[in-house]
Amino acid sequence: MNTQKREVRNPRLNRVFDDLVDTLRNFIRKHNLTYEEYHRAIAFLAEAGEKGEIPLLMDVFLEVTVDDVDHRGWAGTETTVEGPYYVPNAPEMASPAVVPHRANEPGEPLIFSGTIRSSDGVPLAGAILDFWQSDAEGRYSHFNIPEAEAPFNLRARVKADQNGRYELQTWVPAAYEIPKAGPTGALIKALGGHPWRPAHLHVRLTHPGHATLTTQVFLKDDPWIESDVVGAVKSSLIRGTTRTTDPAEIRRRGFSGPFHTLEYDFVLPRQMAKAA
Ligand code: MBD
Ligand code: FE
Repeated sequence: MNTQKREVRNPRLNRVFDDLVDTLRNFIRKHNLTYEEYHRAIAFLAEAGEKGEIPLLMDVFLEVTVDDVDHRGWAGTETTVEGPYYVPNAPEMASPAVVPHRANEPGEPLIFSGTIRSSDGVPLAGAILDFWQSDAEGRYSHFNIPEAEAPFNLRARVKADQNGRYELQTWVPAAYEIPKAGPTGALIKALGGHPWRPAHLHVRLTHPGHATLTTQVFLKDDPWIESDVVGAVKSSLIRGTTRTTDPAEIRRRGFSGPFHTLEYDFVLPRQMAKAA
């Protein structure tokens, strides 16, 4: 037991951290942890730190619960986790936008569109949809694709029009596999689980006077839709795409092959002004 006399500066910190230590000590007793296991845990965390995987590790195993707890009573589109691959300050673009991409961007084009509204039903003109996704080979720019090779690839901050409509052209993402090379992937494998997240689009929506909505849209026919390693899928966030193969339609849109469309409308909770 710690018998120090403390000068408490932040009661919340003391309450939460003391309980964390208590919880972990009880956990050590409950499972009769050995020194070997204790040292192995330290080595694992050190490796996760060295390889930059602490955010990934935390988000894979714990973030869904923070999302749950911190959004109790939420009055907008269902939220889900942000994950470890958000990059701030993506290029700003007006709707309709074509997101930054490579000349030979793999996969089929996807037009993602919808309306952004307030919880009272009013369309939110000028709302910002901060968008990111992995590419058609399951790689995120700045993480799995070197930043210099394709800066902000498939990332953008798209501004909705006067009617709260947004439209962006991107490319259909693939399912995402937690990197096998690192300690997080090794742990998932050791547990006997699979390392896959179903294909998804990430969004973070903002508008003055409204709470920020962080969520994901999941692609319906993905084989991992019911077994996301992160456990972040909610049925209201699943949408199928419509695939168009009609040559006239393809030509009209300026594509060279089949393309997909997907519509999703978002609702941001109006925020009460805080009493002074
Ligand atoms: C991802 O792509 C992701 O979105 C989350 C939440 C965790 C790991 C990888
Ligand atoms: Fe993701």
